[in-house]
Amino acid sequence: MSNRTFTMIKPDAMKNGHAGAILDRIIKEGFRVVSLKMTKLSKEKAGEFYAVHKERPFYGELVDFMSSGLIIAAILEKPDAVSAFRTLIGATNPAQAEAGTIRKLFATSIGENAVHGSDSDENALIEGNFFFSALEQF
Ligand code: FUP
Repeated sequence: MSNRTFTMIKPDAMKNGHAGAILDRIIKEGFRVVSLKMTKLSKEKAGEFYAVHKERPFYGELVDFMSSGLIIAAILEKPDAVSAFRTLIGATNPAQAEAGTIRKLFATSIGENAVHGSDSDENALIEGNFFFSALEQF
């Protein structure tokens, strides 16, 4: 069990003005911000980030959506961070997310679901390093 996870506030939540509320909630839930930046993924970079989903039918749409606007990327720290953060964001499909979770509150659909959260310690490390150099991880 590692104490770090990686998140992105996705283009839908950025465009809908939810970034501040989402960051506030994350911090109030006790996550420490290790790294934080606003950026925009190129199609190529979005494709690389989601390469694990390459064969899935929604891959093209996912890459188009994730490169469609600004995002905020962050590394977060808390005991058992991956699991704690996935509980906080709720199910991939907001229709199935628990009341009070970030996706229930702020997501619009399974594709445009407001936030990303790493699904394992191994991926949290890979994904955090995709966006942040060692010098940017505090
Ligand atoms: P999650 O771990 O909850 O972010 O979900 P997945 O890794 O299964 O999916 C990654 C992203 O692919 C989701 F955030 C949105 C997109 N997706 C779809 O668009 N349709 C699907 O049926 C499943 C996922």
